[in-house]
Amino acid sequence: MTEKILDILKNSKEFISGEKIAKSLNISRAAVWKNISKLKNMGYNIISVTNKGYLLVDDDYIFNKIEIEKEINTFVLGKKVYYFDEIDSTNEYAKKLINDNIDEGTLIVADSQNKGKGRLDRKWLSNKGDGIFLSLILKPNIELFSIMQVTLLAGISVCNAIKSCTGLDAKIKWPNDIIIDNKKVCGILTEINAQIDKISYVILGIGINVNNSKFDVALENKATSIFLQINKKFERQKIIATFLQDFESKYFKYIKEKDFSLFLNDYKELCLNIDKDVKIIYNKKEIIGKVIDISSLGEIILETKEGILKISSGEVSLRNIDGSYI
Ligand code: BT5
Repeated sequence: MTEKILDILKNSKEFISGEKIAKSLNISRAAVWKNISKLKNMGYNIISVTNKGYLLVDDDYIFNKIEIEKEINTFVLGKKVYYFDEIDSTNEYAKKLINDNIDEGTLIVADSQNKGKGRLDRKWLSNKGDGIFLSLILKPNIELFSIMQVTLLAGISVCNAIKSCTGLDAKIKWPNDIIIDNKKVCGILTEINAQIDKISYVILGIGINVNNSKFDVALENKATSIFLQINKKFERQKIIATFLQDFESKYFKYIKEKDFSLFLNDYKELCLNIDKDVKIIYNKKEIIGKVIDISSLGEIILETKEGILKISSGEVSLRNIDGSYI
């Protein structure tokens, strides 16, 4: 009912009376009032004037479960949404949700995280109102090694979603940092729950900096946001929905064909590292080389003094030749 009332308010440019809303939905005026209070508590700016009724103003950028679900236009991914104003980490919540009955594509979204995490226990800055913090629960029937390829596909879809919603050219630093203007705009953390030979669940955690107007000193040289790039705020739910739609088609095609090479050209076009000199930290050892290609399995192919090396993402940290991470 709350959603129906919200729809009526969104479609009404003028004040609409409680009586009219009540009649059109066949509910009491008290029920209308109760739901309007609920919407106000959710952050909607609804003006109430005696004898005139209700008017919704400035509902741009409101981010909540209703707004997210309204945008999602997929078949499987994001059909079930858990939303939190604040949570420790959407990936940690996803882990708690996992059981035999969990639907593939279950989506967890938060407006802020107080323990947002990156890889290797690093922290992910997750301020309220600024970013997208989501985890998607997947149940792909693929080998353990291939899980990296699902993450690479997600990177392509994040770039596509950013391009389509904002016009910005986001690129990928192999394997899956999303970069604009030489700074990180998105990070992806994939966690798995696997038995020896079979992946049971994948938690695809994605953080995108959308409306951040600044970063603290520790991050200002390596992080950016969509807002900082074009000085315009965006509705995060639209980016989430565009990502899900793009990723859904890629993911299910991939699961069916089990062949990353179908997406290799897309990935290579977005990848910043090809033809660049890089430093790889591998087993605490530094290897310097030139990236000559990405393999059909998604590995990086390095030309080094010792010869050609193929390296998969699980094994390494990739740096620029000067040691910088981005
Ligand atoms: C990542 O780790 O890039 C993966 C980030 C995944 C975050 C999502 S949010 C939803 C889900 N729930 C979670 O708890 N996590 C996932 P890594 O490559 O380790 O990068 C971490 C490093 O990036 C940090 O050490 C900082 O240097 C930098 N960093 C931290 N917050 C950042 C931000 N908001 N934007 C850009 N860089 C950031």
